[in-house]
Amino acid sequence: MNQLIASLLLAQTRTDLPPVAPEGGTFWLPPGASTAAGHTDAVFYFIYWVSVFFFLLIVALMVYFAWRYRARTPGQAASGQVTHHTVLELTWSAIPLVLVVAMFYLGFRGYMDMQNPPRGALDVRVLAKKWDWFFTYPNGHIDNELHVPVDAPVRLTLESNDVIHSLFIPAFRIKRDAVPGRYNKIWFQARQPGDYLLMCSEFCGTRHSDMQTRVVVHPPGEYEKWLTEASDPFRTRTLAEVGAMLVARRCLQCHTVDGRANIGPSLKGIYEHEVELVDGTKVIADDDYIRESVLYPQAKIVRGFGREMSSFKGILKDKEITAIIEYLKELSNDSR
Ligand code: HEC
Ligand SMILES: [Cu+2]
Repeated sequence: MNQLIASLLLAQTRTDLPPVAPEGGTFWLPPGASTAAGHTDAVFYFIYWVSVFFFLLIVALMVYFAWRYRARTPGQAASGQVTHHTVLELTWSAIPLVLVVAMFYLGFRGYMDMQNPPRGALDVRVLAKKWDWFFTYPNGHIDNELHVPVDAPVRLTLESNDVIHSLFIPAFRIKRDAVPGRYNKIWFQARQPGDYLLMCSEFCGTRHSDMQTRVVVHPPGEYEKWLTEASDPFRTRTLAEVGAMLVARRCLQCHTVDGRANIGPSLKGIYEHEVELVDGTKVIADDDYIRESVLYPQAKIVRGFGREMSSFKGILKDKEITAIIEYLKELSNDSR
């Protein structure tokens, strides 16, 4: 049940995702928004229409022959046996050969383009981790969304922390696995500003289907603005607001802010309140206690809970921990 509440809470933070099938696409494909789309779609439709043509031709001939050469009287013997027809056999080998070589050529040319990013591409590192995406920008900022400028080549270097994931941006027609222990690369150039869906397309466990986020393609000049602002969330927000953001991103897998216990205790109403530990001692959850809980979670274990929390040392900066404390303070004020 707690798991369910946790996944509902997580799902709540994801309501602003762009739709899976945005308007303006075809029955098979969403609108193409990258430079790779024209080419990929051409190969797709070439193979598609060749398949449709031969499917109809073969089924029609099959039905026609079954009718044309049916037995007219019960037990009627076949009129003759054709074993061999050189011209026919050469034709039905040569035409498919030409077609599959064309498919190979078109596909391979596009594949090589996709493999080799142009010089000067913007580098973004991607870490896939159960069940979220972490994008590291050239200035070191880490975000859960992929933000890029329009009309500029972007190179993604993918790695995974746990199992195999796969980064898929349908509107850009790109997909590449994120594999533990190696780096994979893929690049794209977005043609249209807007929001696009990015998802994991390799089944990676219980919450695989939640492993989705947005690609935001910024109009000229806006990407730099976004990066400056996102790199310093404190510039435009109060400490408590930043704290709320951090808790939503890093802590709600295990904690809640509504008073209900999950894998860990609820964070609502703990600030400067008494907490009972496993050994029976009681402590007050003041600033130092919360800081210690975040950096050295094993130091004091709350009664009735396990040791699932791992340290955020090196992940959260001092200022961010202060922001979380401010937010927890606010949560306790609300409950009074
Ligand atoms: C993997 C699950 C998990 C994550 C993620 C996690 N915690 Fe915890 N947390 C726990 C568990 C379990 C406990 C109870 C056992 C203990 O005291 O270590 C706990 C205890 C705490 C306590 C003590 C609570 C009390 O009632 O005294 C605080 C404070 C806390 N966590 C803060 C955080 C913050 C802030 C984050 C995010 C930056 C976070 N935790 C992320 C599992 C987690
Ligand atoms: Cu995944």
